[in-house]
Amino acid sequence: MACNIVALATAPGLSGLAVVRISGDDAITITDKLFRGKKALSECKSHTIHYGNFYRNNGDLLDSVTCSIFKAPNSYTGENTIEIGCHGGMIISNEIIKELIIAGASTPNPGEFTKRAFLNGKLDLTQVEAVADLIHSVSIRGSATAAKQLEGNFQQRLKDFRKSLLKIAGLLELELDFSEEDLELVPKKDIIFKINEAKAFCEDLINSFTGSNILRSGFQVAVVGFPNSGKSTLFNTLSEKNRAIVSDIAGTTRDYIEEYIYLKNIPFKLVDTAGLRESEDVIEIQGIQLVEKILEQSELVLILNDISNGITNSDELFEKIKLKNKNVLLIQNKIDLTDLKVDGISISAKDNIGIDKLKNILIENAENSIARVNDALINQRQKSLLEQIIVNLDNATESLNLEMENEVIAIDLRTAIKIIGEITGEAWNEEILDAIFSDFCIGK
Ligand SMILES: Nc1nc2c(ncn2[C@@H]2O[C@H](COP(=O)(O)OP(=O)(O)OP(=O)(O)O)[C@@H](O)[C@H]2O)c(=O)[nH]1
Ligand SMILES: [Mg+2]
Repeated sequence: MACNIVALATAPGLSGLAVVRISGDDAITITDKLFRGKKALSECKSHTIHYGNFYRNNGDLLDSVTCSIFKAPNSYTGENTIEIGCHGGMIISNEIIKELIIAGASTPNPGEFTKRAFLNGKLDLTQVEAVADLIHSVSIRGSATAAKQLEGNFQQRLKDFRKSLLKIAGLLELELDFSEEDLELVPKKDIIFKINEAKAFCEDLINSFTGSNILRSGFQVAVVGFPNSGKSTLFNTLSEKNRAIVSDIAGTTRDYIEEYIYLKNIPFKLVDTAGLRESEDVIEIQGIQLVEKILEQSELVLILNDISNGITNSDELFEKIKLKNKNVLLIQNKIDLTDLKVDGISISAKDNIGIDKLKNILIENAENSIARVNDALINQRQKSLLEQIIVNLDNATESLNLEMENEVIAIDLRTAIKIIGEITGEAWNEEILDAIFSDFCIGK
């Protein structure tokens, strides 16, 4: 029997209210030991809320609270659950938890409430992962997609997908039974067509991985250039904050500074970098190695050129960085200092000229990737499994083309079906669960 777990469900710190959640077979009876309302909670109906006092095990009054009752199986975890609404702050909720532990509850592992929900069949793994994405979401667009996934849209699509593969495997196996009669039940080309459809389904999802990551953690834009080109000024202008220090001393920014901005509800993670220096050997631009990782991680790199040093001053840097990241834009800055007409993008980071146009370029770039995201935020785990499914589907097609036995082809399809089960969690093991729940907090 699973033990009764208790933890703070809300964020710790100063707040009006806090919620302590206890879940397990004895959650209601344990709470009854310390709560005094009009009636004992064990005599109350599920999905009702009760006001009363919460006492310590020694009888001292701790707080006036509300208890919400959720009886198994109609709760988040699928177990008996009480949510105790108490006053916020650092002390009260902690003391309530301590007293409940003395009364028989224990501390959960990270994500244990959600893990129980999974084990009790309340959520599948795609929904569990949606819970994590919903909590960690940095944008409205991201949380809206995670909410759809939590509702079960992705789960349903995978169920349908599984059904379609089962059908193909079934047809192949059925034909096997009649093989002596040399009967072709379904034309080979129809099976290949269906397998290709299945493959397209997986590819679609895999293609939405980048967009999912952008919604999950932001479209990363790195601002790069020679010292004093105005990188920190642009960073401040775009983020509408004065976070990065701006000065006319070259080399002001030493470390990387990151800030989220939201354009059209899309999260952008701006990164201001230290200025790169030209060394004796012009080909070797010092500092590139330092920013290399940032260049690799960024979806877009803006190379800022100080136009007062010449319009072509950063051309070589631009070419060099293009080798590291394919999505690079050269931007002329400080156009307020010149009358030169520029073909490409030109701005004055200081005087807010051309910034709206630049913002639109950022939005366009991000939209391209996000447009692929449908009703799920695809993560690395799901992507790897989808790739494995494609390998098996390709094997099946190859075997079909080679006129192999139906048996062989069906085995590849059965393997693909098994992998779908790993995505949804029908086929789970402790290792998979540990990897997923290690990112959760104690109270979730
Ligand atoms: N006239 C003009 N000056 C600018 C503009 N953008 C930045 N500056 C000035 O250029 C100088 C350098 O600006 P920063 O933003 O600190 O440049 P940076 O690229 O971050 O410099 P490092 O961190 O040292 O690499 C400051 O004096 C800014 O006020 C602009 O659009 N027009
Ligand atoms: Mg700077």
